[in-house]
Amino acid sequence: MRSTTLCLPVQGNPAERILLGMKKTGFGRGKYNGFGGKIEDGETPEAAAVRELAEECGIVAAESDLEPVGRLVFTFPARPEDDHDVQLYIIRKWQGQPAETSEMKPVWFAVGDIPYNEMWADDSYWLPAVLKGKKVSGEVYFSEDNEEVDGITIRTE
Ligand code: 6U4
Ligand code: NA
Ligand code: NA
Repeated sequence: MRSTTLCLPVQGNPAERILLGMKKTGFGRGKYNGFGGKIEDGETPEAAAVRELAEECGIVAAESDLEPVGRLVFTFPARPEDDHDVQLYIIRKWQGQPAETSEMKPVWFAVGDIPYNEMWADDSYWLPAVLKGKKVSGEVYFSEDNEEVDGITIRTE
């Protein structure tokens, strides 16, 4: 199980717009997603979240501006090496303009216009709650094709 981060840059509180990245390489290629990736050895989750924001879309954020919004565990029965544990964050303040990188093409979406059909299938179960200001925790079990959600439990607070 690898430990990862997923950070959602938003404008407005409550959120009005969200920045998503079209992933160009690796696991999840072709999907819009938040920004994040593996927490490296010796790194805190917050340091990893800030590093991945810079690497994937070129914005510079302070760890103290990350708002922790929950934790999810993804299980992929066909690809156990891709099972992971995700720390979720929202961020509303940063420096720099989002820019396309070799990994991700960033695009702003109105909160009412989020392209759930081009995202991981679990996102529609938890992202609306997070954007309304709730914290979530849960477990997601994917089908053998790594595309459908076979089972999901999401708790909100
Ligand atoms: P590194 O080398 O860490 O940059 P990368 O492929 O960018 O690799 P990875 O695979 O370590 O990232 O982490 C996967 C990223 O995709 C994390 O930000 C979490 C996110 N992610 C994976 N499965 C997801 C899912 N089902 N729903 C979702 N985000 C998911 O919303
Ligand atoms: Na990533
Ligand atoms: Na990455």
